[in-house]
Amino acid sequence: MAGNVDALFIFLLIVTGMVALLIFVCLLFFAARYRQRAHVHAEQIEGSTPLELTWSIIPLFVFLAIFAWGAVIYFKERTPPRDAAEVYVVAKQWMWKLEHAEGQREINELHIPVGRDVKLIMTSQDVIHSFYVPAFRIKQDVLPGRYTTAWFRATKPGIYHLFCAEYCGTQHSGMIGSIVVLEPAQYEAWMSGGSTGPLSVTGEKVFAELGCVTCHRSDAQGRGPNLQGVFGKPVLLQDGRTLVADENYIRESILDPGAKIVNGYKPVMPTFQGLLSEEQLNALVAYVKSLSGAKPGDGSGKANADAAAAQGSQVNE
Ligand code: HEC
Ligand SMILES: [Cu+2]
Repeated sequence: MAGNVDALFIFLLIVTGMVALLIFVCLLFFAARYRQRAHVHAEQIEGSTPLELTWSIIPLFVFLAIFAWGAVIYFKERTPPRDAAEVYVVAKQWMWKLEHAEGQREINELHIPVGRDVKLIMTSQDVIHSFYVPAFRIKQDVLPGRYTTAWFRATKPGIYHLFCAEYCGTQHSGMIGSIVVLEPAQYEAWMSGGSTGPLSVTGEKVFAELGCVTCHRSDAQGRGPNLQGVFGKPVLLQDGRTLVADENYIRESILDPGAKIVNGYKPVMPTFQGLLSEEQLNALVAYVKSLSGAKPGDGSGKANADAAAAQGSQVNE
């Protein structure tokens, strides 16, 4: 995205620079040409319609072009590609906790391969933070109580600064880290290091431990809906509304089940507010997502999940 953002920024700089230059040149020219000594009596001018139309209509099109250009970049930057690798980010005073879909956990460091689309699914454990990587031209507020997302594709290996860009308390300035962009081979090597198993498998365990399975069964016998294939699909609610099940919907369904009742079901699901850490919530969300077909790179999907579960990997926290 950096090239696109820079091109627009440089364009704005040139346009505004040229206007500023024009104003100063005219100012000096008129000040000299129409100085009082040469023109003792001022001549009144009542205005010129063609002139006013010109300086209204030309800037209008220039501004509209800037708007369209900016909007195109904005939508690109706001729309993660469907097959992006997913990383869950939990911000807290004063650090970044990152967890790959494959289960690798990091603090203040994110290792990713060059050339891969990466989607960040972010939330905060306390106050508002902001995930800012200047080199990638991305900055996104990270809020408690909900998910926000951002994405990027690193094009050059290297180490890039990560900052918190929202004042979040006394050690805000120390809430920094780095994005480590590796060649694919190096990344594979890094990835093979210690993992607690895919995030979706951790999620499956939390799902069982908290008794979600008793109501959400894979047959039609449970008191709650079968969660197979729910993610990313439209859900019909009791009040007649339809919405698409995204990360925030799954999150809300767990923390505040009464907020949106699925059509045909009774509001019997208890709230899990205060019973789950942000990491456990992320794992649950990753698990529910994995029930709707695996995505490349997240190592999820039923077969994978079963295999990893059979290895008996540990539940986190
Ligand atoms: C007492 C039974 C019960 C338990 C336990 C339960 N749920 Fe539910 N859940 C329901 C019911 C009933 C609904 C549908 C009504 C509603 O939307 O609240 C539902 C809805 C949902 C939805 C929205 C599903 C959709 O089709 O849109 C999700 C996601 C969900 N539950 C996840 C969980 C998770 C995760 C847990 C464990 C932390 C859990 N539930 C525990 C009964 C339960
Ligand atoms: Cu912060």
